[in-house]
Amino acid sequence: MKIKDIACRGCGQTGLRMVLDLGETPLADGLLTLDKLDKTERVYPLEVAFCPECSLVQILKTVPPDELFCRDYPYYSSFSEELLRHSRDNVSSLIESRGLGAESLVVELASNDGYLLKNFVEKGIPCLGIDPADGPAMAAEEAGVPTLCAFFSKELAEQLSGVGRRADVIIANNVLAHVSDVSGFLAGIKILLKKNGVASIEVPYVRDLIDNCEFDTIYHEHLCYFSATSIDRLLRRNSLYLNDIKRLSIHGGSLRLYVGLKDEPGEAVTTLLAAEKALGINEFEYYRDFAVKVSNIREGLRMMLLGLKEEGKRIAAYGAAAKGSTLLNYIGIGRNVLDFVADRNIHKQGRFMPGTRIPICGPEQLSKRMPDYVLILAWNFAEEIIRQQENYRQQGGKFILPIPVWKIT
Ligand code: DWN
Repeated sequence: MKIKDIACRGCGQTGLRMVLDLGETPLADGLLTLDKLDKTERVYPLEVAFCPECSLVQILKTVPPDELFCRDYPYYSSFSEELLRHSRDNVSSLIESRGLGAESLVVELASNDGYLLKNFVEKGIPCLGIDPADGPAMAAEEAGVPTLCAFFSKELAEQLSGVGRRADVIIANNVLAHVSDVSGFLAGIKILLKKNGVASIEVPYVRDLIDNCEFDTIYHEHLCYFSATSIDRLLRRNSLYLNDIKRLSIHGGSLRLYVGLKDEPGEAVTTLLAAEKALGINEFEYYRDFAVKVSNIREGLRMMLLGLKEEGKRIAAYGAAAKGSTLLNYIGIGRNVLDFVADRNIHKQGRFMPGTRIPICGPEQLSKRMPDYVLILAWNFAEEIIRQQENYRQQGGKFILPIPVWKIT
């Protein structure tokens, strides 16, 4: 279906093609406090479209950023060992490949709770975090990571550059997809980056999203879903250049982009662009059947969970993740099926899942209350989570992985 009068976030062309409509949904990280349970939650359309002009996959609705990321934003990166390890490795590789030292400056955009920059602080390498969420920004400062609690913008880049603070390395992980003013954000990178600097940017990879049916990673925080092709075109339109690229397994499949001010694409870039062309990622056909596959996943998961309930089984969930909100609200599974959601993040405990209002508690409740099954909503960290819950498993507890095809383990 062609969508009239809505301009592509990347190239401004109209003629977007609808890929998937997940309905009207609450904000995925809008965890409710007890006093809000009697109030109506705001919901917004969650529709995904493809741009035939520049290949960018994107959602149509833009929720104001300060509604998404400021007060009470509950996401703290430091609650995953795998993500901490992934970040440590990224930092070590950048220090070595860029020869960073006491004279360098590293700036991270969306630095959260300092989970990544703390590695530079430990090495005595000057760094600066920028993040608009007051809770994580405060946690970063407490961890000794200098942090500006603000949205990154062209204006902020001009202020920093104006006082001589330009970066040898800019790190921007899981933020580019969240930015409504992409041109302004990229213009800021261009201003802040030193001439021979590099921006190391991680984004979820739309190829993994489609191939593994990771529809639950679609929520209002994620405005764009990038391929190498669409990001290459977007960067070029903003006079930035994709010079190296790596596929990563983190977050269900991501791309790490190495971006510079000079147009020097390496072999990894040309190879992946050619592979995407051969796969047809730049054509609507690649996305045409996604909605049907997602609908089949919904039916299969619903039937299995409701079947277990009819057998008298008790079921909980693990991971009060944003993706968990999308999954539960889309498949229509709530407190009628799930007794609680466990999560290590203390800022999420005591709150309630958006839409379904399932209570969130600590992971110790698994062994304590012994549900028969636990649906892992944070499937991207399933190994780490299951490893921690050996006691629950030894008592006979079982885990359910929801996508791409549900599996009991
Ligand atoms: O883009 C984003 C991604 C990177 O992170 C953000 N906009 C929002 C967020 O999405 P998410 O909430 O789906 O991310 P996670 O990191 O997959 O969420 C995992 C959840 O599971 C967190 O609430 C922490 C929790 N967790 C846990 O309780 N025990 C995680 C691990 C690894 C654990 O052992």
